[in-house]
This record gives sequence, C-alpha cells and structure tokens, in this order.
Amino acid sequence: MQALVAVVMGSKSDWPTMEAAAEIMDKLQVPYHVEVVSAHRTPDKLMEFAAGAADRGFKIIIGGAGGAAHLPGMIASKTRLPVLGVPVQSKALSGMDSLLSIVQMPKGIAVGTLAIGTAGAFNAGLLACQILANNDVALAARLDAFREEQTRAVLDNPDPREV
Ligand code: RP5
Repeated sequence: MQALVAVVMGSKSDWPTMEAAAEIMDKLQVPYHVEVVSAHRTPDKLMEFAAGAADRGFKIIIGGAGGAAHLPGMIASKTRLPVLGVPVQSKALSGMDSLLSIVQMPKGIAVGTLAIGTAGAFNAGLLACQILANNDVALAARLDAFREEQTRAVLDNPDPREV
C-alpha cells in the first residue's frame, strides 16, 4: 500500500520516541514509511529524500530529531510537503535544545512543531491523520471513533484514585 506519511528521524536512538507516531497511524490505518535520515551524518541523503518525497507519493513528512535538531527544517527547505517537527528529548538539555532548534523557523519555510517527546510524536501522527482525513471519509470516521473512545475512557473513570 502506498505510504502517505514519511516518518524520518536523525538516529535509531529516536525510535523509542517516534514510534508513538507510528502507534496512532497503525490504529487509524494510515500507511507510513519509517527511515533514519540524519541532517548532520547523512546530509546528502537528507537532501535527496526531501527533494524526492512528493514524487514518491508522500503527503506529509514527520521529522523527529534531538539536540541541534536541524532535520525538520532542512527537509522543509527542499519540499513543499507539510513537515511536522518532533523535538526528541535530549539527555543534556531535556529537549529544550531540540524544541528551539525546530520551532524558530525563518519566515517563508514552515515547520509545524509539536511538543517535546512521545506526546509530540503521537500528536504528529494524529495531526497527519487529521490532515489526510480532509479527503478521506473513512479515515474521518475512524478519527471520530478514536476521539469518542478517548472521551468515554475519561468520563467512565473519573475517580483519580482508581487506575
Ligand atoms: C540527533 O542526535 C538525533 O536525532 C538524536 O536525537 C541525537 C543523538 O543521536 P545518537 O548519538 O543517539 O545517534 O541527530
């Protein structure tokens, strides 16, 4: 099946974070591709990937990186596809370095920046599904069901002392 979302990350060490994006796309049955592409360690691969992403049929790119996290911004510089950036929580600065590296893009090249860590990765996957659902009624229905299920889980168990 044609992958609609590309999930790329700077290192294999980012996968424990970025798999949260895969988790929600699995649940909502959105096909995706995952690959390590590093802005610093494989810069030529990054440029080639970004330049060819639209022709490969991807609709959205999710880029996760930590530290001096140039990956999402550099990808965005070479493609018109929407790029969602996930700041991976770094050891040295707890992801503030990643966040600031990704979020403060210069006017004219956009990256939609999510929260630091797994919540950001999950929401990047979710947002990708929401964007794709604009042109996919079946996906829109699955999204509605996911949100209802989430709401119901909170309403059905409101006592904070119970698991
Ligand atoms: C970044 O450097 C990666 O995105 C990763 O978050 C960080 C550390 O990479 P490793 O040294 O664990 O490969 O490029």
